[in-house]
Amino acid sequence: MINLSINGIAVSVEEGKTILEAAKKLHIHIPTLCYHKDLCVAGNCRVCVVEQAGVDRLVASCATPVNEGMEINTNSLKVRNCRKHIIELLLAEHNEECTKCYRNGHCELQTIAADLQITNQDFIDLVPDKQYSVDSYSPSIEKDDSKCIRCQRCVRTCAEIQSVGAIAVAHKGADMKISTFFNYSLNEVVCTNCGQCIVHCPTGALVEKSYVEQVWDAIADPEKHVVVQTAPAVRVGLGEELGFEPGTRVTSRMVSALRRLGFDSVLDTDFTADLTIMEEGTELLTRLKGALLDDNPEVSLPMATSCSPGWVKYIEHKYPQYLPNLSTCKSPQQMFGALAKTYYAKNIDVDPANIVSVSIMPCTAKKYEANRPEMKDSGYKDVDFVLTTRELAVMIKQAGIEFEQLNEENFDSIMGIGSGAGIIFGATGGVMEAALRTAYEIVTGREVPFENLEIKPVRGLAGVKEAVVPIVDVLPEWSFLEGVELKCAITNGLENAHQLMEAIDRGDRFYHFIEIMACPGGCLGGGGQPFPVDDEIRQKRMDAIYSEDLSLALRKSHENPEIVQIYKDFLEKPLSHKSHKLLHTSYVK
Ligand code: HC1
Repeated sequence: MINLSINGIAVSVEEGKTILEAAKKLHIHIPTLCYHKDLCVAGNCRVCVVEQAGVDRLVASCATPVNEGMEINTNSLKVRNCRKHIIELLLAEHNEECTKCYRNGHCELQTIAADLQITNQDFIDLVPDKQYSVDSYSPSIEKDDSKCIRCQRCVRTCAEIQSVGAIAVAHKGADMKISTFFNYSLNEVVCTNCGQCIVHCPTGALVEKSYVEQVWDAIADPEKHVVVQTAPAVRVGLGEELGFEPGTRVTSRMVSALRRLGFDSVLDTDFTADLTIMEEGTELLTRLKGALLDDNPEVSLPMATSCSPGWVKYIEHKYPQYLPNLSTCKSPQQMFGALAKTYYAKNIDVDPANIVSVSIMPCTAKKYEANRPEMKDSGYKDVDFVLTTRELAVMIKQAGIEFEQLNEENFDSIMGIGSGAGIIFGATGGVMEAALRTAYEIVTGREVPFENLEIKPVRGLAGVKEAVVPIVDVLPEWSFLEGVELKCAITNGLENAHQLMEAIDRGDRFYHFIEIMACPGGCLGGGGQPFPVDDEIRQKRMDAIYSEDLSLALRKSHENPEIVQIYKDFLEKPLSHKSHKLLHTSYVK
């Protein structure tokens, strides 16, 4: 352990820790901007400077490791003045129209300026003409350079966490800016729309493209029947935007709020998550049969999940040779959209032309996915508008709904029942676990051999997880699977996906089934979830998802009565002609 003192208080921390981390242990807050727990240290904003005894210049606490006997002052006049000047300089070139900014009240620069009581401006305003240009061509993300403080958190996120590199530093000195290849729109470069840059940006320089006004207009239109679906991870994130602790489950209050907002049908993406398991599980078994029994060289293994649109865009850009490995299943969001304007419209006797299909997602890439040209199998645009968890919170606040006072209500039927297997889709490993709960039972007639249906090897925040499930004592029709050890891998975050794909490509690893989610922690850590985020918060959301699963009597997709009913009344069977038309797709480079 290393012993030092901060503001005269003795503290011991492990070797290798920084001054910032040591101060945190003493509950001393040091402001930061370029620092983020998820990212490598940059030390470029200098807001976290502190005084170190015996050292002339101020040091960046985020980038300075502790030393034995160090004496640190985090609150001297010199430190306070320096921080103040740094913030004043940033504000001098910053778009200060805070009340018009989406991040108003959630902006780290604004918070530090308020904490430091920066009430006058000593530096000249460097952007007097207020002519700001915003890149708003992407269906998911808007980039506004006038709000950028060049901390490069987005650049590090895109490179380190996502291995994408769609945004980078351009030019030098005063001209330095965060840009794209040839300054093209985010819509035209390799951006996967994941929105991790948004949740790591300290200001409003990167935000989601908002469709809140369009949704209000649809709700106000008496001709329209507005159907809303809510993704599994929204219910464990929304509370954070509305004053609850991370990890609070707000499912039934959320349903109640959606009704009060005026949605005509309040339904659940978990229903189509269950449907995905039926379709994708059957597809996996069909592929295994082709490979193991028929020895068909055309069968592509491992089969990869396709419900994360950021991952789909990544594989399209970076590993197009593996596109045949993607499951042909659409994501639950898109399956829902296709069914909302066919099966559901018929059931409630509404002209599908008058249905407006809205989805609430923890994900910004879902906005992109809904706008993909092929997503029109219902004969209409399957999903009209996608809002993030944050945008739903905006609507709840705009409507003056006191969320904590709401009654707890249930989703409407039909397409409103989801099993615990559907809910766990929101956590990394959840799709795999849900698929195994069903596929194992179909093949053996028995439940998966894991206590309480909890397949622990696929759970948790680790970047790459592996599981081997031995299949024994199978039912006669599945005899080709007898004794097979089903090899599975799960990754979250695209850098981890990159590592996995490279290992597969080199032939170092073989799997039958892989689950890849674009965002750290899976959808619960999506680019549309509340700020701030780090692994501690992701873990709390994850715990909430698994506790919701445990709280339900219905925990397997194939036992969902509404799933049984839709196959009986409409789809006939998994991979039927109708399923293929509405629920499956293909992707191209
Ligand atoms: Fe997800 Fe999915 S789990 S992709 O993470 O398969 O966004 O929550 O809705 O579609 O169900 C996201 C979450 C979500 C889909 C489902």
